[in-house]
Amino acid sequence: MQELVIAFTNDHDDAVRLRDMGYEPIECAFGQYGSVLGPLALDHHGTESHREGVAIRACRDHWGARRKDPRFVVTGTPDADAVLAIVALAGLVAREAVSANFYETVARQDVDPIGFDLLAPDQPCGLELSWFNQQPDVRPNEAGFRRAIAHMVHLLTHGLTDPERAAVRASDLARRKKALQGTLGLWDTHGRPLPVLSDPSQLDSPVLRGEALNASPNRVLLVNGTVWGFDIWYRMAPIVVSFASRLERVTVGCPDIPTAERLLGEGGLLSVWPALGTGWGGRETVGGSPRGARLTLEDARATAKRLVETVSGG
Ligand SMILES: [Mn+2]
Repeated sequence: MQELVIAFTNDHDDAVRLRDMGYEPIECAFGQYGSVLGPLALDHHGTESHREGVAIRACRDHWGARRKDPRFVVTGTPDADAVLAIVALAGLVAREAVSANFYETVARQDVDPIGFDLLAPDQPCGLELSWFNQQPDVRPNEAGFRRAIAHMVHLLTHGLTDPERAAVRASDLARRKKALQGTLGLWDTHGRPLPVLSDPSQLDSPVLRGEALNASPNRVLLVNGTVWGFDIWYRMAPIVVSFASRLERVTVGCPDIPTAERLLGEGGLLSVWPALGTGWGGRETVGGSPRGARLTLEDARATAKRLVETVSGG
């Protein structure tokens, strides 16, 4: 087998240079600079968002296409979508090891990580994907990609034991509980405070978008986030202000663009960033405090208050 080559870069021009040398770019989207695409066009961000996820196309349409020349250029976090695409293109496991259920679950979770419960009893391959997502040592660099690829190969080759499945489930349930415990404030459509319920029944309510949003007065939630919990928090409010105490950073998010635009007008959060201060920024649905700035919980409270005023017309 040819040796796998993974080139990690945060630089658009570097990705272009590697692509021109014959590396296949996997999810090489560089924000405003756009996407770097190879012959297989394996990205689905920004201007390429009309395309399906990369793993689903790699597994279904291009299995083993880079077996003889497994050179890849990557950026960002080694998520399941990018990693499974590399495994498929390089043919690192037997083709039968990857079911359509698995790559379809990866694709769906990649595009809509909220409102999609991997632990639901009727969700095929949900625990397997959760296990991959729970691996702690996968950072945005070459070593992280290599570790993530090794985890994926292990998962596809050996599956999970019953104790592993139980541990995956317990770990995610603990994360959800922690996410609930971090909730600090909730305001309604008129800017009035609502009681914050942190009982587990919240976990069963729908994400507040579309029809569910019409039926709920909840608008802004403030949380002290010690874990990633947007899949939980968006069930309590469609605008979430999360203070990450470890990173001293404030993140503001909405579940999707239609919801963000309904609540905040055209461009969603894009119209809010300038009002939050110099250096605040992000996309229509998610962003936050300036890189490098150290914020406090009081700053997060002020941010939540500003958003409450915005949605209540105050
Ligand atoms: Mn993806």
